[in-house]
Amino acid sequence: ESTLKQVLKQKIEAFRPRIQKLNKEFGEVVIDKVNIGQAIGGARDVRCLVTDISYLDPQEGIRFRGKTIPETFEALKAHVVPGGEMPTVESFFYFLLTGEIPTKEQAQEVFAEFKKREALPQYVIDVLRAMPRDSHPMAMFSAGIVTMQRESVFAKRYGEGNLKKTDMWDPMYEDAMTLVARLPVLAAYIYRMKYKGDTHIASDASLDLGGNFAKMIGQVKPYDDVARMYFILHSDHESGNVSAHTSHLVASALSDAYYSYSAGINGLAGPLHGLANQEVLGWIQQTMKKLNNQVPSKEQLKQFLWDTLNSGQVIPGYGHAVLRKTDPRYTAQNEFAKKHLPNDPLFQLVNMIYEVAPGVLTEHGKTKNPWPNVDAHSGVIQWYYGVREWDFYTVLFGVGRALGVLANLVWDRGLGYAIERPKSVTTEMLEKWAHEG
Ligand code: NMX
Ligand code: MLT
Repeated sequence: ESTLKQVLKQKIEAFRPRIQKLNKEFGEVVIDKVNIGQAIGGARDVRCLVTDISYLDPQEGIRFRGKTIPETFEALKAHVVPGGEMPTVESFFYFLLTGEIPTKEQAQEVFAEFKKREALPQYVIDVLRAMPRDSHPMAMFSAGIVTMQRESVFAKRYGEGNLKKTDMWDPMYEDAMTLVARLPVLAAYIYRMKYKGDTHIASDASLDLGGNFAKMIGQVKPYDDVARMYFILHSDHESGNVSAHTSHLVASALSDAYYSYSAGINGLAGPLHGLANQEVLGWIQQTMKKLNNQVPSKEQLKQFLWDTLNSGQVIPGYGHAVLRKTDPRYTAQNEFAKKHLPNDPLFQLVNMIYEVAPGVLTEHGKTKNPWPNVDAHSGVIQWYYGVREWDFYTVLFGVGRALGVLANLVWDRGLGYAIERPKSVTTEMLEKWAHEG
């Protein structure tokens, strides 16, 4: 049994009484109330989910296991790949799962576990190849994941009929490890099949998850660090976002990780969620095209932003359901870009949009948050390094998001969270309550 699994077992068992005590002794304590606006408006701000893996403060942004993004990178400094700047995804996943910074040996063990599990089965390749080649890569990614459901250790153990509730995290962990290991290989296969003439690059047993992904899609340094950074930054955004929440909801029915994460990916594929990074690039390219690839002036940019809003579209990459300031994931990417691609015209345009869009959105007066989110920046760095097939960008998001979602699913089963089943009401009831005040 791996050290990670032993550490997790200890941690889960030590944590469980806290949840049991809260539920049993303090179950009636009120932590929120819900108004009509929230019932109609997507349950915004309703506090009814629990996770200890990350927390999103509206002003400050995300903290992973209590650490801001810079603090996370600092804490994982010992796991930076030689010659690079970013820590390994392996060390970060250990941290997300356990809340502890791994030793070199512990991170190495995760690396070895992933290597053992990463091979993409031929039947997945067969399914992908049977799909029309113009299928969206997110549809392929989701299909690839659900196709592997037949291998679920959780489903198998559950089916044997003697899996105790307190042991459910163990097979969920097994599935999570296999999925995290395979997703980069699946994503790279889709990428090369769709966009690189169906030529493929074998996985390299010596490379960490980020470095190996870079190699498999045909990229060289420093793109390996871009991959690591992307996967880490996109990993988790507390539990209420569409991809994490969907996965949690589906898994709450004791569906396994394959069913659950495939469902989460389908949510990530929506333009108001992960697909926004593809939309941002599309929007920028359209803008540049209108100007024969010249960088627009601020005045022209302002006009393009207004044209977008007036045609009823949203400005992709701006606004957020929780955040009320610039997303620190945007800032982290901006700092990387400042260092590695300061003179890139698209990067300069992204910076110019940052100067203009918040004012336009504020004047427009609808959005509660005129500042950029993670998606406003992601595409530009990819584009610079030659990953220009922007309908692939959300797949990159999906490889990263798995780290947080799957860590959460392991803990969900560890802590025995219930099947999720909120209550609905009718419009007539709302009208009655509205009338009564
Ligand atoms: N451009 C134009 N209008 C906007 C924008 C924007 N970027 N953001 C919000 N609004 C509008 C929104 O459509 C709504 O209009 P209406 O009343 O007509 O329905 C109004 O402002 C109030 O919305 P908010 O309460 O500020 O935002 P909400 O919490 O409902 O939605 C988003 C959050 C992220 C869905 C929204 O800001 C948006 O559509 N942004 C653009 C898409 C995007 O970047 N999504 C990526 C989010 C991050 N991620 O990776 O998932
Ligand atoms: C995310 O990373 O999931 C997005 O920023 C959306 C969200 O948090 O609602």
